[in-house]
Amino acid sequence: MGQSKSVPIKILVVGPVGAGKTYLVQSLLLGVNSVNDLEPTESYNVDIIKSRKTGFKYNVYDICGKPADRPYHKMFYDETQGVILVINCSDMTKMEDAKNDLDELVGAYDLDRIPILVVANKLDNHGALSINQLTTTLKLDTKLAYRNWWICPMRTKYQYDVDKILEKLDQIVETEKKNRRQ
Ligand SMILES: Nc1nc2c(ncn2[C@@H]2O[C@H](COP(=O)(O)OP(=O)(O)O)[C@@H](O)[C@H]2O)c(=O)[nH]1
Ligand SMILES: [Mg+2]
Repeated sequence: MGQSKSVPIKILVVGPVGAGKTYLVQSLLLGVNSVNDLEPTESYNVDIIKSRKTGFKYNVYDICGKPADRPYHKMFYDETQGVILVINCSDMTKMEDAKNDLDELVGAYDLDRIPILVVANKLDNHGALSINQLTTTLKLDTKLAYRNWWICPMRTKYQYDVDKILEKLDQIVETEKKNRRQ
């Protein structure tokens, strides 16, 4: 991941429609209390998010989750330094889409060894899969075995959870930098 604090670190946010990608990115950018009603994302949005703690700048690409758009995801892979995969843990009807998104990421040559942060979202909803259940359902341990990956619990309405995601991203960048130096 990025070497200098002034160079933005390119992060790709993917996951099925309605997973909460745009809500998460806007919460990171503005804080949970300032996110307004969201329009479904057509194509993609880019935002720059700065971590106050570390000074890292993230160039965050929030990509439309429609399965029909999946073939175009490749266009965004170049220079990507980290991927956030957002899953709605309370929507079993979208788990197949989530699996397909995961498989696509894992199989992408340009994303080889790129760290993946899985966001287990909407844990506040009744009947949501737990972190362990999601890990098993998507076979994360097996599919992500050959790269650095993490899973974060998420309830977008809670600023605490949003802050944890940014902390995790900062940690991932620090770890990647250290690994490169060794
Ligand atoms: N209950 C609950 N709803 C959420 C959460 N995160 C997002 N949402 C809602 O999910 C809907 C879809 O979110 P959006 O960010 O547009 O999904 P996207 O298609 O992945 O970009 C919105 O109505 C959000 O308010 C969460 O953690 N819990
Ligand atoms: Mg969106």
